[in-house]
Amino acid sequence: MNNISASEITPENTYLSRRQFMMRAGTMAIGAATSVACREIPEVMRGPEAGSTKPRPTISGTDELGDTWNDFEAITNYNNYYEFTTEKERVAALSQNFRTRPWKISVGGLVKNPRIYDIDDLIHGFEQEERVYRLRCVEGWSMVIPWLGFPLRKLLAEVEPTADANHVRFETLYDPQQLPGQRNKWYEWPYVEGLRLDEAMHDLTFIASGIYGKTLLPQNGAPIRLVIPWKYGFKGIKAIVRIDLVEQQPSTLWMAAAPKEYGYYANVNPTVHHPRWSQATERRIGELTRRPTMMFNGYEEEVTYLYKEMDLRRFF
Ligand SMILES: Nc1nc2c(c(=O)[nH]1)N[C@H]1C(S)=C(S)[C@@H](COP(=O)(O)O)O[C@H]1N2
Ligand SMILES: [Mo]
Repeated sequence: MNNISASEITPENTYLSRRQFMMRAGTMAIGAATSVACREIPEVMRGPEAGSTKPRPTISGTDELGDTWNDFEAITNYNNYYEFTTEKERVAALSQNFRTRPWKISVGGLVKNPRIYDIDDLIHGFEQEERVYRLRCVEGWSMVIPWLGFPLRKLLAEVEPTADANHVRFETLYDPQQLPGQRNKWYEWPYVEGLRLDEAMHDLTFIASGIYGKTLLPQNGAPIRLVIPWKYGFKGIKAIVRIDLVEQQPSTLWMAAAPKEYGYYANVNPTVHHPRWSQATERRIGELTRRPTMMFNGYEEEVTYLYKEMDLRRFF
């Protein structure tokens, strides 16, 4: 049961291609020149009051900690998506023909109003917001990404979870024709993830359908994917077709593959290390030196209450 893939083990070896690195070096100079101007843009902040702005054509900006957004090129060319490949720099090319229409999403289980949404009705059924979040992968790299989408809580409110619903289970499309990685017998396909209902209802928990004001590309999880900024990136399941409210904590693809390495909670925590590597620091894509990892990925104020009295070492 020690099914560990190469790319989860070697965070640093799978580095950016030379071409991408050169491009990044070029944009860093521009970034420095425009950083003052960027501050004049009303920033997208954390929390329910400040957490949303109307989507707008975007050049770049900073997160609420002052860190520059990663450029579109990096966000769309350095991806984890095992249904296509475990090589991050090949996901973009291999996923370009992925069909995202027609697409339906069923939302059911322990709810009063189970529904099957057509993707376009779902995306346009809720006000589009932009949220700038840090994404921290358990492998030790991170990015700042301006997402477009809506908070999951709005969708859950529409279907109305019943009193016995405690968790939300998410499932990726199963289609080995299009997703050849699903023929890899090491994993239990389709990709499944889950959240406790109160985590799912938190305003930061987001369903994304875009990046930089543009429609999501296949490599980032088109047509819709989950984003939970205080958790490791693997919780952010891509290409969702099914959402179910359930009573028991669901099993997930990563928990089934390596239960000692990937817990259900997967909260970013610099003091709880992965069995094979430290989580104390991370490499922000585009930067040369590592930086300290923040508790709950810097969203401590917003989410600590969810885990009161919980042993975060046990529930990792
Ligand atoms: N269906 C599916 N979702 C997935 C993955 C995957 O392999 N398949 N990888 C996860 C991991 S490990 C990370 S770090 C993020 C990466 O998101 P990005 O490629 O948009 O940066 O997606 C997550 N969602
Ligand atoms: Mo990841």
